[in-house]
Amino acid sequence: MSEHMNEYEYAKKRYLDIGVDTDKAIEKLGKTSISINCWQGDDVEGFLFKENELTGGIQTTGNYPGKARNIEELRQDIDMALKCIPGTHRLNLHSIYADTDKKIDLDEIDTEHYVGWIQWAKERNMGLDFNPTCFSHKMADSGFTVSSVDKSVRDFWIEHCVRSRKIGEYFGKQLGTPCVTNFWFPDGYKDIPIDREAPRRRMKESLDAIFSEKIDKKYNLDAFESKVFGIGAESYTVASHEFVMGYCVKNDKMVCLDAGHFHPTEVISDKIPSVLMFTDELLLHVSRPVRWDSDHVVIFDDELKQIAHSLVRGGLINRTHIGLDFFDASINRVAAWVIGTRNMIKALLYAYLEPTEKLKEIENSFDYTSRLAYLEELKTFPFEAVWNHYCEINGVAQGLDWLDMVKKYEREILIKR
Ligand code: RNT
Ligand code: ZN
Repeated sequence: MSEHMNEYEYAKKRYLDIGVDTDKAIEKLGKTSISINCWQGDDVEGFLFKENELTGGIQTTGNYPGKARNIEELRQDIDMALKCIPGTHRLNLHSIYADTDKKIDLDEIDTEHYVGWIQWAKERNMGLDFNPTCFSHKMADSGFTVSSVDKSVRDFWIEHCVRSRKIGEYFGKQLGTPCVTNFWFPDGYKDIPIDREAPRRRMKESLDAIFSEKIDKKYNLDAFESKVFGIGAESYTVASHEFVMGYCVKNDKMVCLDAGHFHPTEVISDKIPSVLMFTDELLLHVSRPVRWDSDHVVIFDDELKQIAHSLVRGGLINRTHIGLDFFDASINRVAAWVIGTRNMIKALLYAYLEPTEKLKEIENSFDYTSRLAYLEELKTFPFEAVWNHYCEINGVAQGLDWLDMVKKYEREILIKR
């Protein structure tokens, strides 16, 4: 421990040389919570329809042993992950993770089916976020949900979404922190459609119906997620970026920017300040696309750092809800959570450890030489020591110590499933 303290003192001095107060950075970081995607734990299966395959154009690949098969196992695994993640965070649930033994369909979900999660969250001082699950269900088999040409299909999904918002409101009331309820619809065509207008008109009408009840933003915040294409919807995706942005700006909803939902040369770090110029708040699905929307575990790469920089430099962090969205079935799922979440937190710390005001002055005085010099020099600053210190004061494992804990858990628990 003392070794790290010394390292930290040295790092503190180095950062102070360029005008950065590491203690302040740490303090700010402690106030930022990440919404951890529950669905990494069981490959987006949920508990309601065990027999249904994953549809909607998203895929989990891999068959790593030990996935959570029921709610107890999922909770046990999340707890293990939380032990390795510094700070207090949120859990992001999908409707299919209902805590009930009853056989219910998605148009029957109710607050009573999620009471167990409230209890769970309260005990951990965590907030909850929510998502209607508009995929992996027979009513979504046509590839369309709320924009279907079939009214009975639309009505089914509208009902599911209306109920989802009520559950979000209930979470918000019970936990004293607003629930972000995110709407994502896989609707689209594999091949070139005739009519690109009508499905969008139907989706707009369905959304108007879903959002017709006014719910206090103190309790529930609606977000709407866009996408360029999905597997099986390569030629046409109803909830395109323009559609989603238009709807959200006009109807005072949050856009959800998923890092994997754009053309591979586009990055969400640049979209954050643009979207927030015209909406009050924003939801992020921090993910990692590898050639497509593959939802790889988030790594500490340039784009993740740029996302964090966009939030911190622009003073946008208090208007942004940071959610994670990845699901890798080829590695230890607890480790996936730990790696992805720690990386998001690390990226925020990295952004807080920048002399942002000084760099803005440099930029505004056209000194692009110094700008580049500073950014490059910062890359080799003693960041690790500050990160270790943050883990230490939060009582979680430093360095690779967390891996030993997760490996032990794998040997003792996961492998026996
Ligand atoms: C799919 C969207 C969506 C899902 C989750 C499981 O492309 O990104 O957010 O990944 O709801
Ligand atoms: Zn997403």
